[in-house]
Amino acid sequence: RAQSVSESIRLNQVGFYPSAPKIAVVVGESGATFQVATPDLKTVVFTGTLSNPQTNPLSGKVNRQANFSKFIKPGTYVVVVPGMGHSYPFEIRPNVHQAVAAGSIKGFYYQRVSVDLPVRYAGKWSRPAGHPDSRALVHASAVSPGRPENTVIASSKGWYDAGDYNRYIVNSGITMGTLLSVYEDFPAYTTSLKVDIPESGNQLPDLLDEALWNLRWMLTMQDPTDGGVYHKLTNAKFDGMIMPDKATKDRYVVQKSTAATLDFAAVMAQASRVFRRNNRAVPGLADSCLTAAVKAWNWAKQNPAVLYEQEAMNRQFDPDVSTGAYGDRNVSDEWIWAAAELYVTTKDDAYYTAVNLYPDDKTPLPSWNQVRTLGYYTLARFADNLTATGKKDVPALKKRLTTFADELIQGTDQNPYGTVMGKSARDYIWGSSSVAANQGIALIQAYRLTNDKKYLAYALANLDFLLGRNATGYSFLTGFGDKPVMHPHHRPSVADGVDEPVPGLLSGGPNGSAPKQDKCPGYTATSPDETFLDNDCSYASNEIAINWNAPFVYLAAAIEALQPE
Ligand code: 9MR
Repeated sequence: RAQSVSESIRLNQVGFYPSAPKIAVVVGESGATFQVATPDLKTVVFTGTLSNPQTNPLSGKVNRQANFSKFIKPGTYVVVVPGMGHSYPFEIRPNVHQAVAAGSIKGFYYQRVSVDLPVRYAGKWSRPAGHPDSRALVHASAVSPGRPENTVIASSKGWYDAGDYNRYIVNSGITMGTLLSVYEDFPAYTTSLKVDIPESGNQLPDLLDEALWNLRWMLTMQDPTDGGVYHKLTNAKFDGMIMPDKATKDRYVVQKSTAATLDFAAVMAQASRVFRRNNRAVPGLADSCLTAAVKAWNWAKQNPAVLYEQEAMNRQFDPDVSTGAYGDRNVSDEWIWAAAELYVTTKDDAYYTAVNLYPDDKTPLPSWNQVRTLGYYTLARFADNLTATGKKDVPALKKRLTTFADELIQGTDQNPYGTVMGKSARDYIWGSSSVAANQGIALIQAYRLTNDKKYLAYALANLDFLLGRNATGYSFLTGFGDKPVMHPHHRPSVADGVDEPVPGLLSGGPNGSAPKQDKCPGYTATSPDETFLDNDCSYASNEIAINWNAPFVYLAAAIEALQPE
């Protein structure tokens, strides 16, 4: 009897590099052997022994690993577990993640605000422009001497944050920092990466063209009166599940915050470096970015801890705003990130010494509310070009980043999936996919500092996690893999009448608290690694967001740039 696809065999559904590690995870009872075979199952090309059974501490399920790293011949194959079935087909070849690297950048193109997406670039996901935002209103919380309440400002372009249609500077900040770092860490590879967007073929790498779409919007979010940056551009309330061009409610820029202003300063300082290297393509932009960064920094110095507290704001000002808050309560890390970026760009010691850059020995994993480590990555990236003031800390900084990576790796062997991601139940938070991707980035940073290939192998394992080697069996990147998520909480994907969701977008991923957060009916999982629902009502496990896509882009691009050959 022909064997069929078994959902219990979990692997990277896109594929593997010929000489890199190749692991599938087999969930449940099985015999001791496995095979790699052609998709028609007629030719067995490799026979191996499954690892000893290991109990998943989160779900209690028994897993075994099928390690076929020794099989290196390019082609399309399946993993067969006799009596159980076979995996989805996958490829073994060089450049096997090229398409996901380009596709996840293209995902940002589909998030573009204020512009038509024509068939030429968007295919069946073509749609008319939404949210021109040429007439956004200054909310009562955001007035300044130059801009009284209801002043009309133009604030077009940018990317929709996520499944909703608002734009938040804090989240744009980490997203841009991550994408610009892809370019700074891998300039040659990034320049070679073709994405097929309207600007393709101009003098800028496609990734920078895409980032520029959002940078232009960010620049409009700075109040020229004082240099402060609005926290977000938003509706008062979330839109329904409608297409962008049908969503025409009033839009507001609301309250300036220190977090938004410092994130903006960091991004503009980094953008200034990046576009200085491309000055001929965008004359003057590097200078404008640096001017904006310094103005923002100076506003923050005058306003060092203005938090965004939505409820308090709503008690004071009308109309009430109930969209995403990104309400960070601690801005010490935003200070560190902005100081590091401004210091590296200007070489002015005053930025380095303005802030206690190393307040403790922690290296927190980056997330929208924790950006300290982005500053460390930047200082390490430019370690050879710092002034003496910064240089004296470089050895300790490098040690810190490699120690961080070592801590991530520690205990991974106890995780039956063999990934850094998920070795702790705490990884399964809202947007856990970005935890996996950001862990991957931390490992890549350690690889760049040490050339030790083990870091690269663990980073690749987290990419495997995101593309199918996980306890849900899904590939979390829409449009890629044999079992990708199909119903993300993403308004265009729900409302466009196209069966497939918009491609190249990273689902948030398993989140132990999702059932009580989004109350979407249908969760059955009892362990956090399985708590995921491919349903558009599951916004706490299956939304998409730019700050999750960006580290995916970094990880996929870095792995492609460094692929083992
Ligand atoms: O990513 C954010 C997550 O860390 C928070 O727990 C969650 C609830 O506040 O909000 C997430 O961000 C959402 C934002 O507020 C609005 N746009 C969609 C974002 C992704 O769900």
